[in-house]
Amino acid sequence: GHKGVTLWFTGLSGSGKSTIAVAVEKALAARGVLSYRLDGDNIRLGINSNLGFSAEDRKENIRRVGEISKLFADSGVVVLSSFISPYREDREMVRRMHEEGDLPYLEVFVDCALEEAESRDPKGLYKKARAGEIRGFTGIDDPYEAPLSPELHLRTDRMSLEEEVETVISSLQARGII
Ligand code: GGZ
Repeated sequence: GHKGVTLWFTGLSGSGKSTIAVAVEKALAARGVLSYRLDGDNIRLGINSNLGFSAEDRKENIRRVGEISKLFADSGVVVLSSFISPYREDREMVRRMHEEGDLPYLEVFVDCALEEAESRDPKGLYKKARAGEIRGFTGIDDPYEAPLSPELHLRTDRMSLEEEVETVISSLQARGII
C-alpha cells in the first residue's frame, strides 16, 4: 500500500517541472501507485482562470492549489504539483497547510539556469518577455526565490531525466510513502 503525499515542484518556466512530473507519474503507475498531476495547464485554465501573475494573484493561485493538493493527498493520492511558485513565503504556506493536516509534503527544487530555461523557450514566452510584450515574467523582470532547504534538489543541468525520476522514487521509498 501507499500513503498520500504532495510533491511540490518549484522552478522557472521551462525548467522541466512538468516533464519530470509526467515521468514520475509514469514510474508510479508502473508500481501500481495512483498519482495525479496539477499544473498551470489544468488549474489556470479552470479553477484559477480569474488569476493573473501579480504577486497577489500568484499567492492566491498557490494557496488554492495548496488546498487542492492537500485534499488529494488526504485521499491517498501521490500529488505532483508543478507551479513556478516563485515566492518562498507562499511555498511555506503550502508546507504549513500540509503539516497542519499531518500530511507528508516534499518540496522539489527543479533547479535550472535561466540561460538554459530561456534557450528552450517552448512557448516563446521568454522571447516575448525580453521584447517587453509580457511584463512581470519570472526570471526576466519578476523574482524567483530559490528554495533554501528543499527536500529534493534536482540539478537538471547535471542529471538525466531517468536520474531525476529515480531520485524522486527512491526518496518516496526511503520515507515509507510508497
Ligand atoms: C511566469 C508566466 C507568466 C509570467 C504566463 N510569469 O512555461 P509555462 O508558461 O507553461 O509556465 C508558465 C506558467 C506559470 O504559471 P504558474 O501557475 O506555475 O505560476 S505561479 O506559480 O507563479 O503562479 C508560463 C506562463 O504560466 N506564464 N505569464 N508573467 N510565467
